[in-house]
Amino acid sequence: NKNSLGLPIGTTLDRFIKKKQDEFEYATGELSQLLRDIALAGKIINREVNKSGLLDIAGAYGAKNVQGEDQQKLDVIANIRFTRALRNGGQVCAVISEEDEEIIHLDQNCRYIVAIDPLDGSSNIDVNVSIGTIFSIYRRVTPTGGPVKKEDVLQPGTKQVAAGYILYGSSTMLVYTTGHGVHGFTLEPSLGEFVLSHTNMVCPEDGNIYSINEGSWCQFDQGVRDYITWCKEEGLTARYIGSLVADYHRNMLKGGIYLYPSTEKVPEGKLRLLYECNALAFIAEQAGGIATDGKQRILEIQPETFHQRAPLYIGSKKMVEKALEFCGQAE
Ligand code: AHM
Ligand code: MG
Repeated sequence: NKNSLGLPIGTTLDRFIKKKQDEFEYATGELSQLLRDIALAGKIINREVNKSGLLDIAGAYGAKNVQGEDQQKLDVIANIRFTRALRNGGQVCAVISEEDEEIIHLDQNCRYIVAIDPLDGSSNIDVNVSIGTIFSIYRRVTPTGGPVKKEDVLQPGTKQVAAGYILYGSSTMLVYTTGHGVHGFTLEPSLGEFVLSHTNMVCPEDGNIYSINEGSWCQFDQGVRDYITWCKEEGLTARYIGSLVADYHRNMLKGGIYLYPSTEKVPEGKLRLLYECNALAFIAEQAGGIATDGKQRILEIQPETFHQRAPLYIGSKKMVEKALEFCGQAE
């Protein structure tokens, strides 16, 4: 059961990365090492997530993050674990994280910048529902050896060299792209290894799932309401977990659209461009789907601030195009 990559299902992530490096898909061994470091951090966080119901680490931490939202203990733990793994791995000059106000400076001799949402779907942490980690990797634009600057971090999504997510679901999966297709690895818990389970993942061109928090109906623009009404008239299926990674992953596999539009409460949408939207947009496009803010490609938005938000319409090509007919402000 070899696949189009010439690698058998069950190949470990480490071997897969090694093979890709030999094929020069990853310019240097540094990116390979960085991907392995992220996978290791993912395994560590997976361990914490799995035991969170047992230990007194779930529940509100009592602090709020920089966006003023309640921070869960496990968010804090994941942030610390991730940053530590990237520091120890030694390939990263700076990390920006949804959980930190400022840039975290690491080794300025390194070339890579990582943007992470260490544990997304925080409202689902305490209740044993799927959550995820989202990451984007960029190459710095200023020379190595000097301090990392704002322009190194504020790059549009088109500049990502790799991006992915880890889904802590009924099984744990790591899905990533380096711009040569999307590949998925499932964690084999007894081995502690991510093994290749999904090669060249493709999002169906059309689908019948729509995912939106309809509780915000009264705050939606008329276009969004009209589109949702259309989905109902067409008899589509509503699915909404409230964990972006899980909602996105399901829709990519089955065919669907995820929407987080602007609302009265969150005029720019809720999701963060750098930590959430860009990584998923890169993956979506690599899988044949679309990601837009209603006006333009997510990947082409030039970020102005670290924590900026963007409306998000992402998923199967035809479904996103249909949604844009109702609620897009494009030409
Ligand atoms: P978080 O970063 O605080 O976890 O928020 C992001 C999450 C996404 O995972 C999810 O899609 C969305 O917020 C759900 O928001 P809402 O509860 O408004 O539907
Ligand atoms: Mg988040």
